[in-house]
Amino acid sequence: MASVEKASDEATYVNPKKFKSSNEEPKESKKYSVHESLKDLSKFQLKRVLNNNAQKKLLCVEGTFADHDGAAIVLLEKKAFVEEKLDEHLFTESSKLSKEFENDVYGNYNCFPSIEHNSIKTTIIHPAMEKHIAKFENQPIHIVEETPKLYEEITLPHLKKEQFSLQWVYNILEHKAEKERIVFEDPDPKTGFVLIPDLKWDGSLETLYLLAIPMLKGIKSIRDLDQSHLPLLKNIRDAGTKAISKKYSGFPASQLRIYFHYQPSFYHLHIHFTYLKYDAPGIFTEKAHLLSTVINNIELMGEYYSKATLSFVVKESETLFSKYQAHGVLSSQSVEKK
Ligand code: M7G
Repeated sequence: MASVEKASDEATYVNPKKFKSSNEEPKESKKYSVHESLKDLSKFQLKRVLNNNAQKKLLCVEGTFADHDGAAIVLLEKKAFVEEKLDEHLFTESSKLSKEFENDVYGNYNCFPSIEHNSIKTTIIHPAMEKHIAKFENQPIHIVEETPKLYEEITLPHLKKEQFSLQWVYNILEHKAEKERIVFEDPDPKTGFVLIPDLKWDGSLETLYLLAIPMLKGIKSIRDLDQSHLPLLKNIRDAGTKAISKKYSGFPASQLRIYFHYQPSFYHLHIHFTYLKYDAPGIFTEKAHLLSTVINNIELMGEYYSKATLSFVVKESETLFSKYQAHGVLSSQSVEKK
């Protein structure tokens, strides 16, 4: 698969004056942000490893930046190979080999490709709140069978109080951030949306990952969807797949996985578009809901998502876990703790 222009990894979190990791939302913007001046990682002081995933080649750490207040999260992930221009990028004399050992016809080497073809995708969240740290921390997880009653009594009050800031979403919709990255935009206030590369995407088609963000505010998640949203959902499906095909040399709709997360991290409705062969994070049955299934369920029964029991996964470190625990729905008995 061909490569496309690199998606820049723009984290839009803003920094208050004095900000340790807390659940207080940052109020002041830009001025104190580490993102304005960061050129290397020498000022990063490691506190602890949150997640070291050998399979995904991903390391997530918590720490601080020497000249900035507040906790920081640094997420480093090795990138997929890009098949295009392998001769120019990889099979050259700049790709130095160092031999580990040889045995008969077998040889083991370390290869050091040139610096520009050896980058690590890096996402930095600063200042990071406790909620961010909980989100990235490797923790025991549990499934909640959320009835509409449990949603009303536990989940909804929790997310009204403690949800992540949606500022980065509004920045995209209002062209205040990532404007040049927008792949498609339909400005209709009811059925329109912005299609944009996801923060997680490294820009190669093997890991294609875009997000559709509706213009319409106030739809928190699939729980809020009903028949009045069908024109929006169908527009996102049709115009989204068309725009992807146009932008990425005929990428077919039949090779896209188009889905919602439940629970999402951010409660402004959004739809994930990923390449079907890419095992993107969050595509498992306990989290992903295909857009086509959601449309079909609503067509069969307009109130489906306000009436259904929806399963979701929660980490023990999240406050929502303690709330379900206090309600007697979950226990903290974990395989990991035995
Ligand atoms: P989610 O289902 O709410 O959360 O998806 P989760 O998948 O992270 O658990 C939100 C999506 O928005 C994720 O795929 C993020 O990678 C993506 N995302 C988050 N932020 C803060 C940004 C951002 O600033 N820009 C872009 N383009 N995508 C983001």
